[in-house]
Amino acid sequence: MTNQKMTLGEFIFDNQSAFPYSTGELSKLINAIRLAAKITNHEVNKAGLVDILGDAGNTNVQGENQQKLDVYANVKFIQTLIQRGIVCGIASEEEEDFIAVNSHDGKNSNQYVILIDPLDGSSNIDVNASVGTIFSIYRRTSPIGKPVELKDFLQPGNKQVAAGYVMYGTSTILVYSTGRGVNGFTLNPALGTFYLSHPNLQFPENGRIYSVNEGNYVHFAQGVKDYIKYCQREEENRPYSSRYIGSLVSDFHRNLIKGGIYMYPRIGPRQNGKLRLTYECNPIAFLTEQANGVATTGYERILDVKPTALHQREALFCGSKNMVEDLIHFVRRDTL
Ligand code: P6P
Repeated sequence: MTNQKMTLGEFIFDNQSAFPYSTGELSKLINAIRLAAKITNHEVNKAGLVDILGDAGNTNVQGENQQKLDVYANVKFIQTLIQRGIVCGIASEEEEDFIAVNSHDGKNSNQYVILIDPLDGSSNIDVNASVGTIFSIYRRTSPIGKPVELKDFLQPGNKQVAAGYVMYGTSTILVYSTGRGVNGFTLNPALGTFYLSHPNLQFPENGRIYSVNEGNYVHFAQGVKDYIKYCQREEENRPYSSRYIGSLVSDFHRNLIKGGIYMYPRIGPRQNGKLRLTYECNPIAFLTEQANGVATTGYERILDVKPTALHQREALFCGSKNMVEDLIHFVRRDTL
């Protein structure tokens, strides 16, 4: 099947048919993500009931308070990926350095590396707002053996072979792409299986939602301020609605379904923005473009940025084509 619109009727869930565009190892890798997502989902859904809420009492490499579920999700995704012996290396927001994974044949011959944000938006956990896991997959470029950070983990986003997220919300949904469009699979918790619920997801070209933390308004570049004022003006098809959950996966998923733009600009002390390029901006940008949207730093395509560090930050503007192109117009007008 080419990139035709899939219908629910075409997929009775099973390990293979639900990932029609993944072959062999990649299929196994996405299945491993599916398993880790179910395990994490189980804990996220009962977080309010057991003493797993709140601060794990330490901070991660980003200097952010680690919530206990952050730690739990990180461990479960890493364990599952290692046990399946499919990747040669794993990078995580919660780990300072990447983890080299030996293949079952002991030659470290696996071909993929994965970068994950195991539980993004975790500050929302204690207030029962939705959170998510984000993942990005590359084919290694180094020869077999221990992976090499620069060659394998710091590839530009345009080299991704797959990317996606799991959103733990009112329902749990796995949204991913292997380069032939974007599909969403909703978990049936009673059966522990994911069903194709959102075939061929596409950003509406126009949207009516803008998502940004307006508390940072004073720190935004003038072009970003001008675009926000443009969104708020009483004119044809405006003002837009402002919607911001503070959870990238949740804000992105809503805008993907309804149309909209998500913005995390460079701000004052965070001249490179807040979001991490390799395991937040790049996978989200890959999905955006696969869903016919646009993802930019404001000045260049996110997927063309050459990473120089595992946890480097980058500005992110992504979503409906016409809205992001309007943003780019205001940003570039301001810098001319
Ligand atoms: P702020 C969560 O920490 C996160 O990385 C994204 O999920 C979210 O969009 C953003 O940061 C929220 O940041 O500064 O608005 O609280």
